[in-house]
Amino acid sequence: MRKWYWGSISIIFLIFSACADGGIEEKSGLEQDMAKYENPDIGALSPRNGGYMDVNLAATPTLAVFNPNGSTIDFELWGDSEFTSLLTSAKKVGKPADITYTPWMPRATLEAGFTYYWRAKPTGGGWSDLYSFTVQNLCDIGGIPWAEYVNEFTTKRACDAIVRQDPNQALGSTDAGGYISNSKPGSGFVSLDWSGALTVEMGKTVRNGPGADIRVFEFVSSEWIEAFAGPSEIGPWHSMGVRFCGDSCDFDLGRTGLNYARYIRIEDLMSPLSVCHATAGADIDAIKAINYTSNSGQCG
Ligand SMILES: [Ca+2]
Ligand SMILES: [Ca+2]
Repeated sequence: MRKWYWGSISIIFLIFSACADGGIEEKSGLEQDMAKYENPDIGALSPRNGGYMDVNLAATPTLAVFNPNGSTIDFELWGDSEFTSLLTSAKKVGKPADITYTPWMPRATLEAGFTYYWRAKPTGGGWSDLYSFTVQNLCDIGGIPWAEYVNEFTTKRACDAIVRQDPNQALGSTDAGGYISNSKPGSGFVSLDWSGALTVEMGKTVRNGPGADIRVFEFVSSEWIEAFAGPSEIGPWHSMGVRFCGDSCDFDLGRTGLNYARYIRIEDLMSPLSVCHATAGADIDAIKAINYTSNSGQCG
């Protein structure tokens, strides 16, 4: 599996890992500089840096960092940004085999309205930046009724990799356009490619209202996709169903049993072994919240 965010950085990481494996105390100045480049690999996935944790998950919190290299990870969770209040920590947390990130369940009960700080590092490596998140009733958050942040984008094959691999093109309102050819690749959308997946955080938290609650806008052609909803950037994911999606297709949160969801995941359902061509995979222009929350009571 290929991780879009770090296509080149991962290569740098591998080189630096090979030349700096003596532990952090023994690193030269140059190696310490190099260690900075390790950190983008250990980025905050859930909660995203500056993001939210659902208050309904605060008694059993989970944090997760991207970990494409599969290192064991050390974690720290802090009550402040000056490193005076360490709440809990862990060392050598292993990565489950079937995912590209490492989750950690700190033994702490977090409080609504508080902002927490955390960081992570490959065991023996340098610390990441200090990340923050706020424990929040997700139904209180205002924003645009569209996807607002990319949380994760993965592709399995470079069938359509040249010009349509920017997942940010799926954010905000619809804007895809252009004629589709190799020389005129179109704009305003991202190709999931065969079996790719995109996870986004919505600006407004989606709620289960009458009928459909999410509309996915596609471009180029019709493709099979499955949409999921969840309470965090890493789920757990609840399927809203499968569609052969043309210009747009609708999904009903009610099908999941969830009353609300802030995180949406779209998966292309074609086999990664399908024949490659220039428009391979679902092409996502935008994701809209049709029904969304307006008061905290809706997240009960
Ligand atoms: Ca509904
Ligand atoms: Ca777009």
